[in-house]
Amino acid sequence: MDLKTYLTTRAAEVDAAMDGYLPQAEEPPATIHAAMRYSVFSGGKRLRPLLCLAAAEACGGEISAALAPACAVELMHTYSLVHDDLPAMDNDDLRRGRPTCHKVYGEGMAVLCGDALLTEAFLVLGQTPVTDRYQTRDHLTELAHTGGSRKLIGGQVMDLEGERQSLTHEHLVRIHEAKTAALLTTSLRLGAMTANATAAELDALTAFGHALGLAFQVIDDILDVTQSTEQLGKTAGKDQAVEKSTYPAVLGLEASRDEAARLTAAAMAALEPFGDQADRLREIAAHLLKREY
Ligand code: GRG
Repeated sequence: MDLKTYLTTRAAEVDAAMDGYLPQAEEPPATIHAAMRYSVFSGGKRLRPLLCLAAAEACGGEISAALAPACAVELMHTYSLVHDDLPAMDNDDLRRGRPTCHKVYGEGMAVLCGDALLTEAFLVLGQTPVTDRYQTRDHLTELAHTGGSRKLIGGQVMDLEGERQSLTHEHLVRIHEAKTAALLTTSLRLGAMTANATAAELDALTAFGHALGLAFQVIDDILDVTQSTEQLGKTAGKDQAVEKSTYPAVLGLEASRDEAARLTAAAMAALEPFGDQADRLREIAAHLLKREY
């Protein structure tokens, strides 16, 4: 299967599974369920689920076993976007080319929508098949740790507290390790767990996810400066407008491009122990990181 077919086929499988897990939009109280579905089915790239499924394959597992964690990480991701867009946080009107959840459903409903998606993530994760090495509590602990105050929430706190301050490169790395790299890494690890991965395989995927996540964020920061709102599907130049410390602001544009290339090479090197079994992960990483920047 070529990469394009793989990405669209797998994303459709994830969407079908999420459609089955989520309450129907008409189910009372209908507003919250409509808001959840509006936020989830809005044209995201499904990067985290795709990494989860490809990691399961790289470790010799089945796609079907990895579908529940693939959906769970996308639900957690969507919650973080809904809350991040709120006026009290990043205050964004546009996400994935459409009005943000609070613009359509109101702020109170968007807060509840994020809460419901986060809770749903754990409900869905609980459906993950167990293996010799990994039980339900291992899956839950993995995602809870990443969603908590040491990772996603902690990263968001550092981000909020860092607004209008000039941060160092090291500080920026700490924020994005917690915000972006942590959820990509957990997506890979959960997929690998469904394939009964060894500790060495999990370690290699952790190193891959860390470098991939940071590279992804460097490129995202570069694109915020170099692309239009239409190309991005969200408000371009937003980082500069709110005087946010970003890679281009801290390192400059050229050094940011070099950093993205260095991190991409580190991500690829981390996959070496898998041999050609990780070719799909390599293809996805290359595809993700070759966005025009
Ligand atoms: C807990 C509120 C809260 C936030 C946690 C993850 C996070 C911190 C905030 C989300 C917003 C954000 C800018 C995250 C950085 C990572 C990033 C570039 C997300 C966009 O991910 P894509 O490009 O989005 O995979 P799609 O729309 O394709 O799913």
